[in-house]
Amino acid sequence: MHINRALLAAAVATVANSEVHTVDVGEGGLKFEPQTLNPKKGDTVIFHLYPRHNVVSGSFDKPCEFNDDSWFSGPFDQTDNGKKKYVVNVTSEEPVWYYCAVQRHCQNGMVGAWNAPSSGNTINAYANAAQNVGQASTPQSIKGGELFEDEQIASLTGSSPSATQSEGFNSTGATTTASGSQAPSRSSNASATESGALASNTGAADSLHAGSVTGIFGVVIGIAAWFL
Ligand SMILES: [Cu+2]
Repeated sequence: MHINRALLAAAVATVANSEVHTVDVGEGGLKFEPQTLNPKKGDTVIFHLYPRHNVVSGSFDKPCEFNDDSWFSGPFDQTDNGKKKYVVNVTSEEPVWYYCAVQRHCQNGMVGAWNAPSSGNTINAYANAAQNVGQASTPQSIKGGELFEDEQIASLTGSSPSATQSEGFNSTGATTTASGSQAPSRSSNASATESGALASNTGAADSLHAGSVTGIFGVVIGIAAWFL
């Protein structure tokens, strides 16, 4: 099948209109920077872990505690000294609360949120409630997102559209598979955006590739139909 490369690039650019947000995890003490952000559905959040910190999502009502829907970066030890960043898809615009599960970091204010209300259940209310928690809980292993190096992130987020071809994803897949226990199981709550081509970047590499190709193919057909 011959697809005009320029056409393909245009298609990728059309699909990749979501935003990428970066959060530093413990770079300057017990905090997420920025502490809050307001991502849209389909956006991507990249957590850059600094030594010994991690990030776990939970509910507002139970600060410092994970639940069945939580995502977790895994321990800092598995990030190749911070080189690999934890990438999570934003699948809704409901508030999402998170904390660092190391020692008493959560109780001491290392909490953050997406789309936190400005009154009522605020980030400050969450942080205050966290102070009274006995012990933070930590999921067993990474879930809900994936660890990627900068190069892989660039190709996933479309900042380098030409890199979204299969070669890039195949090399990602090899790395992920080789790491064994780090290979994340596909999170059910990430599936909502999986049909969205490049939005599917928390998925397993193979599926990701398939999803991108399917999505791009659809757009290419659409564009081709328009021109031909
Ligand atoms: Cu921490």
